[in-house]
Amino acid sequence: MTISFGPVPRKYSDGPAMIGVDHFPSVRLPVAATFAFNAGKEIVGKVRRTGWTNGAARVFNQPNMLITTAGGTNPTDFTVTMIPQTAGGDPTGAEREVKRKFLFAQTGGTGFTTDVRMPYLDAELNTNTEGNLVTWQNVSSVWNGRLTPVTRDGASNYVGTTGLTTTEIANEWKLADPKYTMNATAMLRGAWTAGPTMTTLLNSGGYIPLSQPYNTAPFSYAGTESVGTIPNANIVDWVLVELRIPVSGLPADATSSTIVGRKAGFLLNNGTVVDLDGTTPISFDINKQGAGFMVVKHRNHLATMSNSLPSNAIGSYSNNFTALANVYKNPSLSDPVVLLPSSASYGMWAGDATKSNAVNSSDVTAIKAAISVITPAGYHFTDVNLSSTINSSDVTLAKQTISTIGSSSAPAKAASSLGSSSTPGKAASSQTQDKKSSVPE
Ligand SMILES: [Ca+2]
Ligand SMILES: [Ca+2]
Repeated sequence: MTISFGPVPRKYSDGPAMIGVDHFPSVRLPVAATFAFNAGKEIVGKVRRTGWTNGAARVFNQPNMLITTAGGTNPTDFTVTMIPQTAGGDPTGAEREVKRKFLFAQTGGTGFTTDVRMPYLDAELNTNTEGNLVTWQNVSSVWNGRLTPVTRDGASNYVGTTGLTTTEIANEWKLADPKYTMNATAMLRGAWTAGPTMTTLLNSGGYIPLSQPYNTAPFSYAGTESVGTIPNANIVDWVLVELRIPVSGLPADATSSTIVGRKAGFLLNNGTVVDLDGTTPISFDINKQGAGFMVVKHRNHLATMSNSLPSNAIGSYSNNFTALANVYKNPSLSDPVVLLPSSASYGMWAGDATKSNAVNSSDVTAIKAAISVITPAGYHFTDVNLSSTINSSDVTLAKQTISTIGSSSAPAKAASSLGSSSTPGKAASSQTQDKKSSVPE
């Protein structure tokens, strides 16, 4: 038997099947039925294949809707529900996605794995870049990207993945581009003197390394970001950008275990964080979709985190960390950023020479120790004002961080001498101690 959908049919006859559209009676085909699809035609809704065995890939709604099972005990039949955009196919939620919905079900079988290839139309891509597409599964209302393994073909319009467990294949599936743009603006107190831009002395001196410097503890980021030459004269230094998506959605739960993607890039002297080309906003793959918290880290400043940033269908998150209101503050810690001198903008606290996520007397000790040995100009963690040399200015800066009240640029002693200040003396003095990052560890 042959069902033909057009004048140039493609045929297969690898087993019995039952086809049908949601809400319409299925069509049962006899064993060894032969289907045929003409180019561009596909079956909307459910296609069920009976007499299922492990082994060869089998076609469902169209030639690139393929399922293969292996291992365990194979199911006795397999059903694919595929709804394209023209039939209202819209994956659950309002995240970035190809507008095509996939559901899978089977009868029987245990412990087998499934390889799947899912087709799409160019008209369903929306803002997704075709060459980046990966498969995603909806787990407890959160979309999880399966960045690997992935196979894709932009000419034949399909994306595939392999080795899905029976639990995974039972989820709702879709296709989406995992590469998100992070529009971030941040300032470093140490690289700021009077503004309006930060110093680029490390860059002009040729001291910025060509490979990202966050590959050691406590950052322990194994990324291979590197450049042949520093691509922009306005680059201040490397920074590390993360996106965190905690299950609870609460900032206090946005610990490092909730990182869904991260990358090292460059900070320009105007505060813009850019990618390795030195000009475009940094972007990287994320493996979960949802409301997120953006984190910017610098190797000798206190890391800073955004407030909750809404999930979106356009594939970008934005945060201006130079505004106090845009930075998450742990209520039990001091302000997360500091007012920059001669400016209304805020910057990341300077002085964490020991990379301890806090600025305290240990940092002052470390900087003084570095001064005491002859150290050539270069790229040093103890150079907290990014001047390339280590001297009393670095000590002063670390001490300022410790002595500053809250986020004010005024030192503690001056503020407490005001007496009638609206800031209670006790609260003020409690903030003149060590500074600690508000970013959950
Ligand atoms: Ca420290
Ligand atoms: Ca210095």
